[in-house]
Amino acid sequence: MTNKNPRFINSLLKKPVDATPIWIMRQAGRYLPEYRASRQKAGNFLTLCKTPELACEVTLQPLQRFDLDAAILFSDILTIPDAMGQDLYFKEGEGPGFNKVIRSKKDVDQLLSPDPESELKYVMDAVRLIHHELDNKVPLIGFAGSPWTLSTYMIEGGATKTFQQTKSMMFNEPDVLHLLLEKLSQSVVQYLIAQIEAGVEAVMIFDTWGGILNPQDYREFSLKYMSLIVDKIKKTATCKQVPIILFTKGGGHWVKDIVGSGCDAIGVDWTVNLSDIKKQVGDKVALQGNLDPCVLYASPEVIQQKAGEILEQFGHGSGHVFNLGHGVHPDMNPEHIAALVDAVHELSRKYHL
Ligand code: 1CP
Repeated sequence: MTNKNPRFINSLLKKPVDATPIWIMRQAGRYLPEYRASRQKAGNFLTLCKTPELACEVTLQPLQRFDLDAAILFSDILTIPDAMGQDLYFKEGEGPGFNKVIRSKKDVDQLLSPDPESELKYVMDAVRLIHHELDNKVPLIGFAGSPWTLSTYMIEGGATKTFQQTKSMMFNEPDVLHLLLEKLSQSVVQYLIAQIEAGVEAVMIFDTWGGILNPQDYREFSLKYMSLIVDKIKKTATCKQVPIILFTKGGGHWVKDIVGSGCDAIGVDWTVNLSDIKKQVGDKVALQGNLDPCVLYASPEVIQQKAGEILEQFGHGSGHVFNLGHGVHPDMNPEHIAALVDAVHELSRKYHL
């Protein structure tokens, strides 16, 4: 059945739309009181992710408040390392951690290859439930972390500022890191294909930490594996029509390289100008982004003005999905999100006449 709101998918495929679609990274999250209530009901974040009914509930919450053009599966990129045997936990106020970390070839060899319909069945059940509940009102986005970004958490054992362990492995034992990235790529491919078969209508690969690499290392340790994933998905009969978005935070200077992956759209953060990026990629891909999330701390009038500037940078025609350049922060005012969503729809119509 076709979707009742075709803006998001049509923009990704550069087909005509009536207005620029918008969704927001981390649109379901702690800035919403109803999310905090669901999380409290679950007891903790991981239980929220692992309980399909609750994951579905929080996925739909932002759509009940705002006129968003897409839903994103509520889950986390770290479900894969958890299913590979690292035993993920979230400590209140401390972010993610693993009981088992990856430091050697032996550790990599011991990682399991999860079957998405068994170890990650809770994610697929959530996708099926959300897809059913959405009733084609808006498309559902599935996602995974990029192998490089996942490897940083798996090797460090959680969040990091210096990337000490990961970069040490990259420089001292690149073969071990490549082995890990290959293993992760296979798991990500199977995971995304399973999400598509369960009902997601577009997929996004989050490469949050690709931007901390130099250009050569980015190509060798991050882009290469994302390209491999795109290629495998596009060669799968049930998936080849499904648009793929690659988002490397801090990767705006490498868009010409990213186009070569065969993805349908590139997400960019606010450190680049959308008009420059559009010139570089031509009509090869759609673009997603790129408002500085901190603009949401400003007044609704300023939010409107800054949204208008980004729409103007992209200019006329399809191929733009409006988003923030990274996720919404927990202390942001939901009413400011509403102002942004409405401004994007109203101000963008003139670019689609
Ligand atoms: O309630 C809470 O305290 C948990 C906060 C939270 C949330 C709301 C985490 C823990 N994950 C999520 C959901 C989440 N994570 C989504 C949901 C869909 C949405 O509404 O957008 C998505 C797409 C992610 C993906 C994710 N997890 C990324 C990539 C995107 C990004 O933000 O860069 C990363 C890096 C993670 C790891 C992670 N999970 C959670 C936290 C706090 C972190 C970051 C840890 C760090 O500081 O490095």
